[in-house]
Amino acid sequence: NKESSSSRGALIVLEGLDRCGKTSQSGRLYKYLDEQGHSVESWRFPDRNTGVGQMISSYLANKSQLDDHAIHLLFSANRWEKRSLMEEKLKSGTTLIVDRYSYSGVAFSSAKGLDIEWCKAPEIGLLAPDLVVYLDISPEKAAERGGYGDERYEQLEFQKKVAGSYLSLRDSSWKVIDATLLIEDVEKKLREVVLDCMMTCHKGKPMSQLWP
Ligand code: FDM
Repeated sequence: NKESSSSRGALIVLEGLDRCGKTSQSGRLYKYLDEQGHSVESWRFPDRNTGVGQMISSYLANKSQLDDHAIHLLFSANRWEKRSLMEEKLKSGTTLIVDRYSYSGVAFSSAKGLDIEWCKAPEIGLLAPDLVVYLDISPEKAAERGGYGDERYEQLEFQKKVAGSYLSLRDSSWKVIDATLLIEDVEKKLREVVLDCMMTCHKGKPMSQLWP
């Protein structure tokens, strides 16, 4: 195609256990890309600002009880309600750094014992990330970092199960970064894989949908 189509943004997803450093790293990455002059936004799931997000937030704070399947579908709905905006942003050239996505959805719910295929089903048709970065830390090390709050899933025994679920979800396309390295070293490795991915998208890699 001779016509230069305007290039799209990349959908970058960060995954990992609680306290793996996802949120600090997405903040640092955002700042870096923004300063470099890229069009970039920092997103996170659950997005607690929507109506669905408020139900999720109340569940996580143990202020409401929900059936495991019901909360799973709410997490998924919370991604669906942002899907069209996500597509719009990517098409208009904005790169999105997303703190948790469908993999958290499947990992956390299947860690409760829900069937993994059942967990994956409502995610079908959401946009597939161009890059999934897994910030790797053992549940024990993560717990030592302290700062587990009072939220429902922030318990060592449960995080061990989540780690197991993540392991079965990972595929060879994921970039795994040792999250126990110095924060600056994690940041450096993250920048490398992200810039590489942005370049691929810029060159015209088509968007795709879950589960590829
Ligand atoms: N979580 C997050 C899920 O169980 N399913 C999901 O689909 C998502 C996106 O919610 F314990 C869990 C993971 C975590 C909790 O996430 C809140 P943050 O990143 O701490 O806000």
